[in-house]
Amino acid sequence: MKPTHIEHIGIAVKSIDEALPFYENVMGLKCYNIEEVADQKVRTAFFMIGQTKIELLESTDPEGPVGKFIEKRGEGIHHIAFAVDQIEDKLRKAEAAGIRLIDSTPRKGAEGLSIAFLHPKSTFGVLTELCEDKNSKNK
Ligand code: CMX
Repeated sequence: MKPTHIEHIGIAVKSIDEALPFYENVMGLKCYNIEEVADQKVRTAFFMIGQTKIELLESTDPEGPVGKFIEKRGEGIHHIAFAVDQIEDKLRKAEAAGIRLIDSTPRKGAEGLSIAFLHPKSTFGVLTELCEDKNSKNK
């Protein structure tokens, strides 16, 4: 796969409003974007650290993936997203290596990225996201 960097770390929180003061006042980071991703049933808040982002995930529906995660496992790290080039090709390689795909083709995620998830049951318990910023490359 050879990811170029960790694009973001997704953290499930019950409330973005309650979590913001920790990241802003204690960690000294600035939230630069809050965005709802309707088809994922989440509201997201982003902070930049170097080339990596922290993405806070607040569920907008208890039956959505983050709502179910918090119900079962509580707040905490939800997924790690790796930046890759040619995401379709990387998905086919993961599939050929026997990895269970949640998304067999990429879809649009927060910030306009093309994203696809690998199932945590075949990635040693970590929900793994591949993402590609096609806009920044004028593709
Ligand atoms: N990390 C690790 N394990 C996870 C997990 C996570 N984030 N979410 C669920 N699991 C585990 C559960 O604990 C459970 O394990 P056990 O069977 O051992 O108890 C198993 O996976 C199945 O969990 P489930 O609650 O029955 O949930 P589902 O199978 O319905 O869904 C998953 C799990 C990962 C397939 C689903 O959450 C998914 O499709 N996720 C990808 C989309 C997503 O997470 N979107 C939100 C972020 C969007 C964004 O960043 O913009």
